[in-house]
Amino acid sequence: MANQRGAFIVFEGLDRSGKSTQVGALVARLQREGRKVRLQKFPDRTTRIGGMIDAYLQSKSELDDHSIHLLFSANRWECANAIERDVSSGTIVIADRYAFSGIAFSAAKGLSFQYCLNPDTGLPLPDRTVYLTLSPEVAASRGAYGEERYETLEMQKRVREQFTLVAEETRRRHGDDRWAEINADGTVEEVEALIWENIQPVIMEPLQCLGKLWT
Ligand code: 2DT
Ligand code: MG
Repeated sequence: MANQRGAFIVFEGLDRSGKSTQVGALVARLQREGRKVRLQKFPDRTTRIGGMIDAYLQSKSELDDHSIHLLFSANRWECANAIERDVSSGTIVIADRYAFSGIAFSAAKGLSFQYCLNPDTGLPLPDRTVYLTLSPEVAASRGAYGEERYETLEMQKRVREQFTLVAEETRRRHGDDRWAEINADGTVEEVEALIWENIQPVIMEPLQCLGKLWT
């Protein structure tokens, strides 16, 4: 099909939900199927703004909560044109985290939900966001958290609560089809199969044109 656009699919989830593993497996599978695909991680730590975010996450710098929130958003804006360009030329762009993490993490620190949402208004709207959920029991059984900022049990609990509100907001603004929750308690292969089934409709028949987030 000439001129068929690609798709924009986002993965969100708590730490240790297996998000990066699943994103990697999906990209590999799409490549094997001969699809044009690109992985976009957020934060993208390779840019200058991304370097500031990286230093903050590793506690090598301190920043006001508002400042770091806006840097995360700016980091998405500097990638927005490339996402639009790639999707319109037929590429499936898979993002590992996006604006939904932006809201959930900053709101979990106490910033207002509406404040957190605002700077991302107008970014490319994902055709689907796949949110990987994990029961607290399975999360606990997967070993210790890492060393970065936010990687504590207390913070993860608050982030999980905020993600519930982010899911509601996304469905209310953009419709139920935009947000899918997948239980990630199973084996890598089980979760991979659930994800593959879920995104089939999106990659087979992408919507007419890429929308704009929160508008
Ligand atoms: P990774 O472990 O996936 O590299 O994420 N975060 C992420 C925010 O606080 N705001 C954002 O907008 C984004 C995209 C989540 C590093 C940490 O950064 C958090 C975990
Ligand atoms: Mg991490």
